[in-house]
Amino acid sequence: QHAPNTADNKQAIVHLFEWRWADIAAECERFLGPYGFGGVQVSPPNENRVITSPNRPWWERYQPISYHLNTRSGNDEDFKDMVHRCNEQGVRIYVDVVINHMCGAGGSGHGTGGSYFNTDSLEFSGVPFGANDFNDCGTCGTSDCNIHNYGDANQVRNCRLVALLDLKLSSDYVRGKIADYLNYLISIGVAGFRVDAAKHMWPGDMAAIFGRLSDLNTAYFPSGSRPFIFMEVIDLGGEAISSSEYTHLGRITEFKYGMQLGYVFRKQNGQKLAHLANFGEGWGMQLDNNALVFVDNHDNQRGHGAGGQSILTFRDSRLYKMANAFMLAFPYGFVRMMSSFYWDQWWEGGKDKNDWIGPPADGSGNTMGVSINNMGTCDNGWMCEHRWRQNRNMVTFRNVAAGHGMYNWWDNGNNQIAFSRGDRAFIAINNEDWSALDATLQTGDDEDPIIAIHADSKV
Ligand code: ARE
Ligand code: CA
Repeated sequence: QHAPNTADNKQAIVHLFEWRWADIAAECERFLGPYGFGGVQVSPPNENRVITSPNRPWWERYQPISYHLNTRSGNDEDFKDMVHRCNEQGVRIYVDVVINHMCGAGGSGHGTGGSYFNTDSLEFSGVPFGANDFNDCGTCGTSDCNIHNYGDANQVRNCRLVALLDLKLSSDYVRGKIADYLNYLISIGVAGFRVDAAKHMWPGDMAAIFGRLSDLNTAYFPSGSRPFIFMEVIDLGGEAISSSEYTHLGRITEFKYGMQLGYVFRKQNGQKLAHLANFGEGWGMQLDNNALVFVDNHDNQRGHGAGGQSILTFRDSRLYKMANAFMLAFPYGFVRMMSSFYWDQWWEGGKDKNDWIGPPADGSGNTMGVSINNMGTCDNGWMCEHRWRQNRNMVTFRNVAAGHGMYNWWDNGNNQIAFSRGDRAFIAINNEDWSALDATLQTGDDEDPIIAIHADSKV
């Protein structure tokens, strides 16, 4: 379904990428609850392949070995404790579920929870899955079983995404195992799911799985509540599969949003802030109620996924704060903020060779805890963009403005804009290089005072 199941109609969630469950529980209590965050997208909680070359990349968590809750973020007990403590603070948990595939082809071993797997015999003993539970090369139709052509919908859905063993979701048994996993998470008290690689699954198979899901746990949600579903479908146009094929099942991740916002704030492609008045549907994006929006995500902040060079991240901190402020102020889509860890880039031939680096870890590969300094920001390599004062305050703005449309749009024809949200909130943004913003503007409805604004320009 499309509604996020937040408490008190809260309007934004944050992706605490690679955080440990114990740290997320503490963050719900000391920060997210008090500052009105609606929920957290957590990294995949199920057992994954241990990758040692390169050494423990972040992306090993996208290679499932079983559905036992045992990863570098914590075990089953830690996960349950987090879900309970966050819900007690009115902060929901949304799980990143990787159900299109298991791990990459090649080799055998044991996962983060100790389960045995063999990618030649296609044995995953912790589920269990075996050879019959995967799409074979015949159904896929390419010589090496991998996806080569995004213009061919059958290939995209039945072949292997970057050599990841592709589950046979048409099978009743496979659907049952996945539904059991999701229902287990629901029984613990999660509010919904970010569905990884949804473009690589047939909408009908996904509908069959979602149809088997239980209602949410009544310890935290009204009876009859259905899980919030948002699906990772990258649709920038020009491919065989469009995001509209999925919107009857829930929201889709609107990748055009962050890409275009990047162009606008960077002033590339002839873009400027004045063009944002009809951002969203007016720019060929999904309907408001079908969209999950974000400035950057864990892929495109490091050159994976889609969006390319225009994507703004914590490295462009000033533009990033402005883009986040616009996203949180503007009434379109359900908002997800990114919260990252730092890594040193190593550019060679236009590519960051360090794009694989995993979360801050000790010498044995254990993920480090998040420590909070006396400025209220994070240490140990955790960026905590959600704690930046401007970002955090704009979450309050969005909550206060909820249900009120955009009014009193003003722009200078270039890179200064302002608008109000009914009589609840007002924002002015100046992204000019040199000129200050000096204007007399309507800040609310007709009875509200008109105020004079002076905002310095960027330089
Ligand atoms: C890793 C290695 C590979 C290796 C594989 C298997 O990097 O070289 O073959 O393991 O051994 C993440 C990483 C991958 C990583 C994978 C598994 O990004 O590098 O592979 O984990 O460890 C497409 C998909 C989209 C996907 C992006 C990344 O459509 O669903 O690629 N995004 C999700 C997650 C990722 C994750 C996976 C899926 C896999 O968010 O974090 O991968 O679970 C165009 C198309 C897009 C396409 C994009 C990039 O824009 O329109 O559809 O996205 O190009 O190819
Ligand atoms: Ca598939």
